Amino acid sequence: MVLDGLGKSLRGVLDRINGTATIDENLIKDVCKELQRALLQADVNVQLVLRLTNNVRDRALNEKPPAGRTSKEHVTRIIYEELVNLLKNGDPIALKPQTIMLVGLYGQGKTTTAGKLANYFIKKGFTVGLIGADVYRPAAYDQLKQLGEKVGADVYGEPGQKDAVKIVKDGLNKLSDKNIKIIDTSGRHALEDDLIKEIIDIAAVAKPKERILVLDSQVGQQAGPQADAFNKAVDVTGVILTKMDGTAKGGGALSAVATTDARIVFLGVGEHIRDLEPFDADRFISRLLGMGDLAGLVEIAKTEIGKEDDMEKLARNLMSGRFTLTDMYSQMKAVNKMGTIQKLVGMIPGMNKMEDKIDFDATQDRLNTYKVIMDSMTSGEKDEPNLIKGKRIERIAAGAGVQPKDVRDLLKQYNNSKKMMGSIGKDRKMRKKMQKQFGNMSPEQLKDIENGGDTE
Ligand SMILES: Nc1nc2c(ncn2[C@@H]2O[C@H](COP(=O)(O)OP(=O)(O)OP(=O)(O)O)[C@@H](O)[C@H]2O)c(=O)[nH]1
Ligand SMILES: [Mg+2]
Repeated sequence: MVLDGLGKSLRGVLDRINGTATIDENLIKDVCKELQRALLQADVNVQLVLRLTNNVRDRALNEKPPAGRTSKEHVTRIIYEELVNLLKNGDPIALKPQTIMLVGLYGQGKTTTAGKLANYFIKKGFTVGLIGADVYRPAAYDQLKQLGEKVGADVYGEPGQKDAVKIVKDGLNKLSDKNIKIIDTSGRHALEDDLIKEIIDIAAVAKPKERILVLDSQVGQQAGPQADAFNKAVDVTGVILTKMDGTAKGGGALSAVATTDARIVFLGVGEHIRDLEPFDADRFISRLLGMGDLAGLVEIAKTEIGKEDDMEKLARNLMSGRFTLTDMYSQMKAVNKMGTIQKLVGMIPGMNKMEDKIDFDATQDRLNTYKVIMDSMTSGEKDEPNLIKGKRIERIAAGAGVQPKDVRDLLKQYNNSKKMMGSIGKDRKMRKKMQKQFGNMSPEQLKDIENGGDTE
């Protein structure tokens, strides 16, 4: 998970509040100290940390909990709100036809992010054209071309051409029928005059609605001044922080950019094309604190799971108390498409407590084996798993190239899942927890969930 270390220590702070008998001045003092330690370790600027903990202390000591909220819940809520305030700074990129230009220094992730953004918009139903206007890096066009092919976006480029403005002009003409045009530009070692001029010239031709600065979050707090400098020179409209997956300094980068006039629109969270998250301070903090991100989960489910997976049938079967191997198979397939198990677990409220107990790599391996085994079953067997005994087990094992024991393991797992599925429907506490979580959502998000994520 992104900012794993910070998340763990923040959740430790909340656990401490939860586990205490009474909330008094001493406890609040300790909590603020722990908050400071956690945030400083994540590279957040000292001034910002002090401001945040001062606010938490003042509010926790002086504000009365609103009716229906315990003082523990109240203090937790204050910490949540102040963390969100630390990062809140603007609206997401509009889901509308538009031209987007990416700028930034060498190796920050511009080209990769162009591919990720194309994928993001295509999954939302837009057509996308990519324009390769990087005239410095020798293989820049090939890199973009490969990314475009992967996600299904048209790519325009003129390998060998040294005039970036001409490429952009030609590209916009060639790709005029695309809803979204994304321009990848050259990097430099520093924000020098010629880079500024090039960006301004391209922007004058393309008139992009968004001029996005792509910034490697590994620079930590330095991301703030960098965003400021780019903003002053070329008037950026937003920032994408990349490589949030590989650094402990992400907290510094995030909070530093949030204090500038440039808004953070996405986070790059891995090398894979789908590793791009729309940035939303509320949801980000909610996930970090282990309160989950059901809205995010619904969004992933909506964009990654195709109609062919027939999740509706799966849901119907679950509610009717029927759960077959076919259902387990579609469930696994859906999970695979949505990302790693680790990522999904982090989005389910309360599940982070399990995170230390699960060996994610082993789980993923086992799931892959299960999938191979199920592939060598007949659909009759998958619908009626009770049929699978003796000779059938041997046949299935041979077909999948595994031991009969592995098939029996799978059947055992199936029976466990079936039991669990049956109990979730009946579990009132679980249902209440979900409802409570939904209480934090906007009316649109709620409607989305009620409609099974089928709106838009
Ligand atoms: N782990 C991780 N790696 C990333 C992320 N974004 C980009 N990268 C990697 O960073 C490296 C540089 O990315 P590019 O997209 O080529 O960077 P660029 O800004 O286009 O570089 P230039 O064209 O040289 O200016 C590549 O190896 C990417 O795979 C991210 O979010 N997480
Ligand atoms: Mg590049």
